[in-house]
Amino acid sequence: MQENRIRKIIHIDMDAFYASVEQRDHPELRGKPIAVGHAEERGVVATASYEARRYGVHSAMSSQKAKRLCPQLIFIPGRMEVYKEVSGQIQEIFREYTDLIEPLSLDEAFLDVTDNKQHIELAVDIAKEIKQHIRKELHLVASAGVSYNKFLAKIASDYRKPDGLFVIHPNRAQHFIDRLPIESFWGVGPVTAQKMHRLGIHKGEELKSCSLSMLTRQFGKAGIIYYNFARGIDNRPVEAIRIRKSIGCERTLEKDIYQRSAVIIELYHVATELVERLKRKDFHGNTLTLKIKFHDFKQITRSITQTKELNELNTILPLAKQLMGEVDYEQHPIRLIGLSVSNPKEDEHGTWRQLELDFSEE
Ligand code: DCP
Ligand code: MG
Repeated sequence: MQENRIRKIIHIDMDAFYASVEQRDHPELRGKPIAVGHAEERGVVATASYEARRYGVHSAMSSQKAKRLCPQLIFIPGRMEVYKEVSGQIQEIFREYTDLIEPLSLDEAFLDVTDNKQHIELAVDIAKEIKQHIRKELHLVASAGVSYNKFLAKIASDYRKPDGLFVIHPNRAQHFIDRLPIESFWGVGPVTAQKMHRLGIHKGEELKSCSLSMLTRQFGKAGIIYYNFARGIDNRPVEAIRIRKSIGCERTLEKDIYQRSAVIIELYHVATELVERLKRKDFHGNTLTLKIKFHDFKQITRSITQTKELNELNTILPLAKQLMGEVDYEQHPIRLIGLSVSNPKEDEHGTWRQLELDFSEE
């Protein structure tokens, strides 16, 4: 179903993101060439305002070189916590239109608005609205690209930067790609671009004339991607980040157990592994769920919620034992023990939602 429909994809990329946030919050910096980063000898420019870019200053350039190019350049230390907060605010704006949001970094994301929450027909109208919201509510400027796949939407957002809005319509895509310099293709870095130049490929048109076998011989698996891109084909879906609702861990036992001592030992192992995972993922939750599978594959779960967060063995293990106390395993030997920590949130209707537990191995 979904595959046959033309998708509506938007790519949003904030303009000179860190620098624009600094100019917004410090009016005296507006209209001036600024670089976010340290001026010291070994410092690097994270990003530069558009005023500084006119002098050739750009991201990842050494601060020394940036100063040579633009002696009046003002260096501002970065404030990551503020950029993260703004990034969250931008995503809240996106969420008014769709939940299918794939962030690529703090200031960049793909949105699939094929079925959007506001039933707006044209993706370009959504892109316009998003730009307006970002300007009015956050006092920042974004560029947007609109097309029918990720590859083209990303190219489109870059095409008219800053404050850009560019649409690559399906009917015009091939014409656009044919003229596109090879450096602008997604995944083509300086090394690949040089190699393509040596092969006589400078523009999309020349890439399209290459056979699939030639491209895979030269570029391996990436050759298939270039072959498809040259034809405007990119079927990768917009993948929304999954918000973790739980962290779990389980063990299928070597043989079924029914003695209390054996059960306690296994519970200890599962709880220890669970605590390690919670720490590794920095997960916070206060509901513990015990899952038991019996010898006949029947399964039960038992949960308990505490006001305190569960992230230490000395809080989790006693609770796990308490939950296990409710299980009649002496009559029904156990083949699997699982424990998970989750974090139930109230949903919009104010009721407690049943949480899907994730016991997946990672
Ligand atoms: N960034 C960084 N180091 C880099 C590149 C980027 O720290 N080498 C940070 C600073 C940027 C932010 O990530 O503000 C976003 O990166 P972009 O590539 O989108 O660059 P900008 O948003 O700054 O500028 P543009 O208007 O070109 O998008
Ligand atoms: Mg940006």
